[in-house]
Amino acid sequence: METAEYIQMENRYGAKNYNPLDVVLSRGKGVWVWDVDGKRYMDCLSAYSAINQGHCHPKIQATMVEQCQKLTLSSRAFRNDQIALFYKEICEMTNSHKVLPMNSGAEAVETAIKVVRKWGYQTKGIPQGQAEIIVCENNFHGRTVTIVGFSSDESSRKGFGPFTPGFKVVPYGDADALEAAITPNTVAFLVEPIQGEAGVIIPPEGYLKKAKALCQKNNVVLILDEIQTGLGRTGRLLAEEHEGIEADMTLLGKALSGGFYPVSAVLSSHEVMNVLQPGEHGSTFGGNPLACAVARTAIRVIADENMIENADKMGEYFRTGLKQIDTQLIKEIRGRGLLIGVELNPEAGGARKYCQQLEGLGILCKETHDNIIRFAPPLVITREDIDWAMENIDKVFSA
Ligand code: IF1
Repeated sequence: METAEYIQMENRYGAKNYNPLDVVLSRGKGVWVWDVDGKRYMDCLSAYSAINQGHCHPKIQATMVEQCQKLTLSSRAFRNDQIALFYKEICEMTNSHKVLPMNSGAEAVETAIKVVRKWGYQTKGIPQGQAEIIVCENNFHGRTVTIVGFSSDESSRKGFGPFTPGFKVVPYGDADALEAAITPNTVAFLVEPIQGEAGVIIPPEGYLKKAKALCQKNNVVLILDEIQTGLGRTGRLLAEEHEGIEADMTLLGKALSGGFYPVSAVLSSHEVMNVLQPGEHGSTFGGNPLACAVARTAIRVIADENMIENADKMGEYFRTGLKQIDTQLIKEIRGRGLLIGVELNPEAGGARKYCQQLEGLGILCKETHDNIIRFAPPLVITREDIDWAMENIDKVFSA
């Protein structure tokens, strides 16, 4: 089939909940993907950071193939021979006590919400039905009704109510606002260490440290959503390391499987996670042997192949390259590791047309919030790859 036919068929039968670039991909390897016409592109989105390890990483692929020939799904009614090893390895790697495996990122967020609410009633002694969770303006935590209910983005929420009560929204990066919002009924503060969807927003230095201290002082669970920032993306295993703190609860997803399979996890201290009893939470696919085997290899290769250090170094190199482009179109370049945002000036007339031009030159990236382009290539990117990308990015912005 031709590109146009694929697009027409997709539009004819599919829900219109996305507005993708008109590129139809059929193959990927490392930082590269190919469309149905055989044209090659550098992937600078990495499936929203799910492909940190690069497309079709050979070791993860081998594990997937091997495991799917043995056992794919056991359900949690029975045990399987991958889950214990996955638990041990992810807990040791992230310095966590306990883990609860789910599938999508949104499910990990929902799981955390349930657990901290129960902890609030059972351990903190909050009156039934009164638990409050504080979240930030411009957050992005997923698409379920509860999660979009505390979003401040109109297009995410509008038309989908009524919503789950019990959430308070405070400005991001403002520790005083957080302090003022905490009450005796506050069970948790849920926050992204860097706001991705909001446009790669890095909070002021010391913010997370202050948030951690406020949570500790007020017996509030600090939940860091590292679904996008985690697993090497920002040049650290977890973005919390940039501020030298440890969350009470950490949410992982996306790259936890290297893009092969939906795998998410809630990592927690004993105290909070231990409130859950059999029958109170679960998932048919969560913790299945295929997911656990894939995740084990996906996290192992991040460490074994120095992807975290590479993200740190190549992120710096990428941003330095961007800063050398001679253009009036760019307002700001920001980021940590390989999570990079390029904010355009209003005169640029929106980011999408530049994404389309970059597509023409063989670079795939995605706008966020009209005027910001996000560059988040796989963590296996090399200097030579970036040199090639920069030549092309330069063509688009200095033209
Ligand atoms: C879409 C952005 C990325 C996330 C954080 C939870 C989830 C996500 C911090 C939910 C998901 C995605 C989903 C995707 C767009 C997207 C995204 F543009 F919105 F910001 F990654 F950059 N927490 N992020 O970023 O995880 O349930 O999707 O597995 O189109 O919704 P999920």
